[in-house]
Order: sequence, then structure tokens, then C-alpha cells
Amino acid sequence: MAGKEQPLVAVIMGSKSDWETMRHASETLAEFGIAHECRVLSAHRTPEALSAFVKDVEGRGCEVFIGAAGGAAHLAGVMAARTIRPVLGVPMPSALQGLDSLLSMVQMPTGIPVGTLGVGRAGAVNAALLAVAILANTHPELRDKLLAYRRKQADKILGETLT
Ligand code: RP5
Repeated sequence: MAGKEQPLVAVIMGSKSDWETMRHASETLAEFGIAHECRVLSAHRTPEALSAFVKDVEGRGCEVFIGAAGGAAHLAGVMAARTIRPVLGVPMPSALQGLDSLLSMVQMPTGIPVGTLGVGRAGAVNAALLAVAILANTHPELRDKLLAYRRKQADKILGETLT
């Protein structure tokens, strides 16, 4: 969402090929009315532009970062090296079913953390929901929206019938 509002969340992915998965993070953030920006920037293909964007968007008020990459997925770690805002990582499906992405993202050496979610769509949605939960600490209206989201989810399951 390229909004006029200052973004509270930045979603960065290593390739346009990640968008089919990461659009679910964007859609979830939009469901909560959270201003966010989605960009394709790579730790190895566009390292300078990646660093510049992280600094720029943080300066414009971004409070949470989501980084998505596949393969040797160092993107979120590089982002985390450039900001002290929380960075959530989403491993992308890959030639090795995302296991390479997951391990390279989750196994950050001590000192620069990346909060790594699951591989693929579930990770993308959950990264957005975790971003909402982090923001809800200082944006009380998001707490109410998150509680309503959980209630709706529970009601849907409780209303399901098997035929
Ligand atoms: C990573 O390499 C990207 O995040 C993507 O998941 C993977 C493959 O990228 P493409 O070759 O499809 O551009 O950097």
C-alpha cells in the first residue's frame, strides 16, 4: 500500500517472485487499517538501496519491519543490522521447500535478532498479525481490532458444521 500516510510497517521482499506470498501480509495489515509500504529490495542484488530504504522509512516513522526472502535468506538479518526497530522474518518457499530459507533466517548469531515466522502464507499472515500486536502496545485502537479479529476467527470455527 503506497499510502499518503506515514507507514507504520515496512514489508521488504527479496524478489518480485515473493509477492504472491507476501501480498497476504499486506492484505492483513490493510485489514487492520495499518499504513504500510511494500518494496522489493535485495540484500545481495541491491544492498545500498536496501540500507537507504531502511533508514529512510524508519525516519518517516516506521515502527516494525517485515523481511521476506528465500534460499540463502539473509535479507531480514541485514535489515536488522540497519535498525533497532523489531524485524520479523518470513522464509519464502524455495527449491528446498523453504527449509533453507527458514534455517538461514532463524539461525541469526547472537546480537542481532530476527523474529522468524513460518514458511509461506501462514508466516506472511502471522508476521502481519505479530506486527499488529507489537504496534498495539502503543496504539490502543489496534488492541481492540486484534481482539475483534480473534473473536471473529473463533466464531467462524465454532459455527462450522461437517456434512
Ligand atoms: C531471494 O531469492 C528472493 O527473496 C526469492 O525468494 C529468491 C528467488 O528470487 P528470484 O530468482 O525469483 O528473483 O533473494
